[in-house]
Amino acid sequence: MLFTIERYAIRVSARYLRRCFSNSVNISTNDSQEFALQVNENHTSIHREAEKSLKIAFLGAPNVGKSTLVNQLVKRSVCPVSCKVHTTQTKARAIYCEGDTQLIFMDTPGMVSLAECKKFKLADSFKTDQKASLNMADIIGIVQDADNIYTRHKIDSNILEILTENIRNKIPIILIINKVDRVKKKDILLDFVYSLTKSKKSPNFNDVFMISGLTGDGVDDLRTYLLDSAKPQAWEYEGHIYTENTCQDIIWQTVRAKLLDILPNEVPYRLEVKLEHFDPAPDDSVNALVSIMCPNKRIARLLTRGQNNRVHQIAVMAEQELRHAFRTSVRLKLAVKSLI
Ligand SMILES: Nc1nc2c(ncn2[C@@H]2O[C@H](COP(=O)(O)OP(=O)(O)O)[C@@H](O)[C@H]2O)c(=O)[nH]1
Ligand SMILES: [Mg+2]
Repeated sequence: MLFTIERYAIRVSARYLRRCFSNSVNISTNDSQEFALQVNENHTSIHREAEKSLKIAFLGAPNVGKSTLVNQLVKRSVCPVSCKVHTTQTKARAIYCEGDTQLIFMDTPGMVSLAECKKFKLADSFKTDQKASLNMADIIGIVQDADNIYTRHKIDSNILEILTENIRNKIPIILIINKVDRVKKKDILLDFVYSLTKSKKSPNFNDVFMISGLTGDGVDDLRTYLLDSAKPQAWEYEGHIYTENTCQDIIWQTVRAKLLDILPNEVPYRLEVKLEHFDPAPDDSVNALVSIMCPNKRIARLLTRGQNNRVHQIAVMAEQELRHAFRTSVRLKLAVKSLI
C-alpha cells in the first residue's frame, strides 16, 4: 500500500515536471500517465463540498528563516534558502494538502525599506509582493529571529508600517519565534516574547509559537494549528500541485542559494545563474545543466580551483535539495563561464 502511494506521488511529480517544462519545450505525453491524472481530478471533485483551505503570509526581516519554515511545513525544499540576505527575490507559493484541507503558504522576500531597495538594487517586487500577499491572506505569521539580539525584542518597523489598522482588524496575526535552537537560556525567550506581545506598537497576536525551522522543532504543532484554522472554501490548486514556481525556477534559484551560502561576501551577488538545459527523463529522474556566469576569470577560478572545488560542493548540495523538492532523482551539472 505504502509502496503504491509512494509510486503514485512520484508519478504525479514527474507529470508536473513535464507540465512545467512543456511551456518551453515539446515533450511527448504518455497516455497512461494522463489517464492517472484524470482519475485523481475526478476523485477530488467528488469531495469538493468538504474542502477547506487557508492562505498564510509570512512576514519578517531578511534571514529570519521564512523560507526554511515554509519548506518544513510543506515537507519539500521548494523555497530557496541561504545564510545570506535577499535569497528570496519574489513571492513564491508552496502548497500542502492533508485530508480535506489545503494550506497555501506565501513566502515573501524579507521586509525592506525603500532606501534598502535602492541600496541593494532590489526589484520593485520586494515592496509590492508583501502588500499583494497581505491582501490575499487568511492569516499572517510574523517571523522573528530569536538568535538576533539586536532585533528579536521588537517587530521590524517596515512590518509595522505595512500592517495597517484595516489589516490588523481584518486578518488574524500570529507570532512565530524562530531559531529557538540557538537560544540556550529559555527564560530569555520568555522575556522578549513578553515585550513583543505587550508593546503598544505590536498587533494583537492570536497565538505565539516557538519553533526551529532548521530542526523542525514545534513545526508540526504550527502545521496542525493552521490545518485546524482552515475555512470551508474550495481548493485553489489540484491536490498534486505543491508549488506555483516552475521547476526551472526552483532549479536555478536553488543553485543561486547554494552560491550565496558557499561564496564569500558580495561575490555571489555578482554572478549570473542561468538554467541552460532541463530534461525530465522517462525514468522519472531530472537532468539539468545550469551555467554560472562570472564577471572575470579570477572569480571563475575561485569556484573551480582544487580537486574538491566549490562548484562541485555546490552541485552536490543543490542536487540533494532538488531531490527533496521534486522527490525524484536529480542529476545536476554546473558550467562555470567567465565574461572576460
Ligand atoms: N539555527 C537555525 N538556523 C535557521 C533556522 N531557520 C533558518 N535558519 C537559517 O537562517 C538562514 C536564513 O534562512 P532563510 O529561510 O533563507 O531566511 P529568509 O530570508 O527569512 O527566507 C539560513 O542559513 C537557514 O539555514 C532555525 O530555526 N535555526
Ligand atoms: Mg527567503
